Amino acid sequence: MPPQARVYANGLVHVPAYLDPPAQHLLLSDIEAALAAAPLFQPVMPKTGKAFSVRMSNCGPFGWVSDRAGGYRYQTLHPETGKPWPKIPAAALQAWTDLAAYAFAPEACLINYYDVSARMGLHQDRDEADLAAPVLSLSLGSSCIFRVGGTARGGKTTALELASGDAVVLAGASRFAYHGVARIIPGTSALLPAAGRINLTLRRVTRPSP
Ligand code: MD3
Ligand code: FE
Repeated sequence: MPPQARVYANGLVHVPAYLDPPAQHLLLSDIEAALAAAPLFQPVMPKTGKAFSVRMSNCGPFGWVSDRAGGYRYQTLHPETGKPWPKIPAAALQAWTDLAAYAFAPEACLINYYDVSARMGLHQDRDEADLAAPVLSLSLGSSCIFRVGGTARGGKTTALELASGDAVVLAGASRFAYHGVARIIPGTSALLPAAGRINLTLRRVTRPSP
């Protein structure tokens, strides 16, 4: 782990400034190329049909999608273009090697795009067949207030500010913690043209075959 890593009791590790500004620009240009091939789409919640305020796309063999008919799931094709997802950016794969401490490669890199008013409600991530693998998050652009609680709904949550270049590793109990993005903080980064935030989450989806 880099020396600036902050390790929390539940296994969550926050690495402030994991990517320096030049590395953030490089990763951003790879994401822009990926988004040109696999445009952002607006997922819809399965039960209510309500649209997410966060727009999404993916890289890697699998991508996370959600719509009213099919619910939350991973699939190999973009829901609108019908094409395979672009490859995971090199810097994201390098981050998995540096920080995830897991023997198998990531299979999904979800791209979340938050405009200033977007947020993500508290939820658990359990759509992956491999729940032993950690989840790795990389943030670019405006900072956000990230909230993380315990493994039961309705408990108390702790706020963490995630800035451009920060990495978060969710391993151990934190893998099943309720978490969400309370708000974006405008004026905290000049990386993106608008006061937006991009978050990449890298995950193993399938259980590695022995
Ligand atoms: C804690 N994304 O895509 S990343 C998500 O900033 C998601 O866009 C947020 O929650 C974002 O599902 C948070 C950090 C993160 C990712 C996965 C987790 C935190 C997590 C899984 C379990 C616990
Ligand atoms: Fe999540």
